[in-house]
Amino acid sequence: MPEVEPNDSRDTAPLISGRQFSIEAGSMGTDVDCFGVRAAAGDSLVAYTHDGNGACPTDRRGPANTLITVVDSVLTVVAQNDDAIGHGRCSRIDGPTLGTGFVLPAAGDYRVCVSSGGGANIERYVLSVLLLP
Ligand SMILES: [Ca+2]
Ligand SMILES: [Ca+2]
Repeated sequence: MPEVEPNDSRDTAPLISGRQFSIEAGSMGTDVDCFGVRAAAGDSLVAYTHDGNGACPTDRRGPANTLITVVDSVLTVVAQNDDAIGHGRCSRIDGPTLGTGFVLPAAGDYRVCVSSGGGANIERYVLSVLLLP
């Protein structure tokens, strides 16, 4: 599904229903894209940026460089990743074992925010989010 602007605010970005989604978005320079998720107690989060085909996006300006920041309902940063190992300059929030997920500290609403690492334009990327029980 495509993103809907404005989605820049860490505390007012709309909640996305469901526990698994992929969003296609474009980030322009200092733009930030935030997507809300509602976690139950004990949930783990997997969130990563990619091009939709298993790679990190490359556009006419070169390789995309994303930064994922996860904040809780009072905007405390609970997780952040710039460059995921083995995934170029794309980002991934996950557990120590790939696919197990980052254990969220409590039940509640979180925002997964994507920004440009370094401020360069990113024409298009896909954010995939998965909540695991
Ligand atoms: Ca935005
Ligand atoms: Ca990055």
